[in-house]
Amino acid sequence: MKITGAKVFVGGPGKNYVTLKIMTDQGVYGLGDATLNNRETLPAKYLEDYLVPALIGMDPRNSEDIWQYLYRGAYFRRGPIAMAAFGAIDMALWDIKGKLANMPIYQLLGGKSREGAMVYAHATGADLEDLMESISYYLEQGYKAVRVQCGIPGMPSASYGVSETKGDVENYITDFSGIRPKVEIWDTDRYMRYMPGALAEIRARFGPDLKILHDVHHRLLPREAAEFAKAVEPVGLYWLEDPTPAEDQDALTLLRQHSTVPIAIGEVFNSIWDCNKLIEKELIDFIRVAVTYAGGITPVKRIVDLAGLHNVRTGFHGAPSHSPLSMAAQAQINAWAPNFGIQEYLVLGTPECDALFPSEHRLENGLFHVSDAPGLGVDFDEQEAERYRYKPGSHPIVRLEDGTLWNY
Ligand code: GCO
Ligand code: MG
Repeated sequence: MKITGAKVFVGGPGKNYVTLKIMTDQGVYGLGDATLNNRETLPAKYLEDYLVPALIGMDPRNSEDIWQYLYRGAYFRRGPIAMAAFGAIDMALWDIKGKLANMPIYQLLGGKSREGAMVYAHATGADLEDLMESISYYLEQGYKAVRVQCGIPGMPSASYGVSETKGDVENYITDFSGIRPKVEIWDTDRYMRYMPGALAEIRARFGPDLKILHDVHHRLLPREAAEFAKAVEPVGLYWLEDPTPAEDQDALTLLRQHSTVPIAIGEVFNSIWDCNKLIEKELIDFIRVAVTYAGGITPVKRIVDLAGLHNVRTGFHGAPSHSPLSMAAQAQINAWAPNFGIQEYLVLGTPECDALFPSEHRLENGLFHVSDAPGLGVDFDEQEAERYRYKPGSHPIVRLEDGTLWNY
């Protein structure tokens, strides 16, 4: 069996999804997602110029060897652009493998460990009352877990995860008005003074059962993060995410000395080498890598197994920039992983998105039910894809009030 060609598409409804389609001499094809939010053309170019030509003629069933070929073959290892490109190829090869076996990928991993995988949504509010409304909306939809972010009184601009438009959970990350980033202003002191009380009010309003998550988005210094984690301990968070910049792994030792709040980290990691020490030292409770920019199902399965040895659970990244293909790849792992925790999931199911990526996966009562279709269980309509083009966009950047650049 041989790979005969591959195509890369960039575009989608309100997003720049990077979709890879690998064709074979047996008519079976595989699909993968290489979307790296706000840098989308780069994995696409890497695929087109370097990887697709090398794949032609290879046996697509040898997904492990092909992964090693891509990773070791680059010599300059890791990095989100390369790993997103490898990730798309790896997903597509598992898709082909599943179709050949006539099985969903979770069966090839070891079968189902649960009926449905718990997901969390993003609740957001310009202020705390707005946020309370947004949480109630998700509870009515049957969600058991929500990430909560709200505006901070006196903060010069919206803080992370808060949209300027009420109820808009889609577009606070990317501004498509151009490539030059908008500037947001951040004030750690105001955040530290306000947020623990706001989280306590949310707990008081919604009771003990709601799983509450909160994302600091890398903005605190190690000591501040330890103080914050200690302050929010009585809230009983499901997790506190990215309290410090993820590269500063020692920061978590200090935090652990002061708080037992569960910590989730890893959305910016792109290999097992970025998180093996954190997992082995048991400094985190949830690992947040994404199947896309951590290089695909093959390496992420290794991360999941390592995490399992240390009682670290999964909580894969699922920001709205992920296409239904990588969300499906994660759903396949989530169905199997003995140490599954939760999945971030922002309903992608607009009619336009469903037309571009038809699938039988379904969300019901806050649980993701993976489809039993062979492979990833998501198709891609090339004709629909003709409607979309790449649109330049950017994350905001963050500065302190005196102009100092800070972490977005
Ligand atoms: C999350 C993340 C995202 C990132 C985004 C960057 O927890 O979902 O923090 O919102 O900001 O993926 O592109
Ligand atoms: Mg995050």
